[in-house]
Amino acid sequence: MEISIKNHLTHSDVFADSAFPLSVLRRTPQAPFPSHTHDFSELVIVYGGKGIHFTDDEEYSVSSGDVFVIQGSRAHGYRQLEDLMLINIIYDDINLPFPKEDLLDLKGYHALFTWEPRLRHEHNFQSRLRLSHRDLAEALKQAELMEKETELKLDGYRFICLALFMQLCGFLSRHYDTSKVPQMKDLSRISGVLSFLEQNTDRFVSISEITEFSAMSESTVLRLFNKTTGFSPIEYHSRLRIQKVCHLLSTTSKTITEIAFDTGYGDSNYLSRQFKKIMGMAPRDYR
Ligand code: RM4
Ligand code: NI
Repeated sequence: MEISIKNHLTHSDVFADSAFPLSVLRRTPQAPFPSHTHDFSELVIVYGGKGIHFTDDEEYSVSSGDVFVIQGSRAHGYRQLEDLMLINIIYDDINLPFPKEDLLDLKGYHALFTWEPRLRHEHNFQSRLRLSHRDLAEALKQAELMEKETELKLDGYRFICLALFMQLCGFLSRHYDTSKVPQMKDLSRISGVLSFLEQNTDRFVSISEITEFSAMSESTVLRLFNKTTGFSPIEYHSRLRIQKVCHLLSTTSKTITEIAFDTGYGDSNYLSRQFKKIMGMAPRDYR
């Protein structure tokens, strides 16, 4: 399918089947593509050539064996390409009927799909997934089955495609988790904790709860967490909660007191003090 070049791609620009938010786009080669955002996410599997993948504030060279996720709202593009070959699996995580609960204990999943993209800048792309020849061939085989299903559209193809995508996500997540690359190993070990903190932005979480959740010793969690994010778990959690406050301030008309309740700060004065510390301004001014 030919895609017109726009800075924001919506579902109808890319999904051939409007009732199914999962599709496989092969780029042989990927053409230079200006900075753009989308309503959906992309799982990129690079299998040949090289080039520069850039975002608003960084650029990385990518080559065969690199696998990474682009979360839709993040602007990105490609330039200086030399026969960059890739398979782009585009999906809309919100509308995919994916049994997410079953993924929660798959540490590599959190790392690959959520935290590597979000910490990519801090990690300078060093914690991206890199596959060996053999594993790349296996991932491609699975992606190709999906590709064929989406082309042929035989009866039940959505069902089968979804199953294949789940299998591929599981395969890649396991590879992420068992990697020997130190940056990937650390991120994988701590990503479950990161997701736990993000799922609990409506309350305060203590360090002993974090330690218990992680099943590591307190000193290991603290060390790994700091190494991976640059912050202590409590500080990072405050930042996640303040991010949520920002979101509520800009997307709802809730009062500061209500927002303080929703994010575990309890009262508006305490919230305002914490907000000022991180954002450098009062919640009202932010709004
Ligand atoms: C482009 C490139 C982009 C993707 C679009 C759909 O060729 O791969 O990242 O968003 O296709
Ligand atoms: Ni894109």
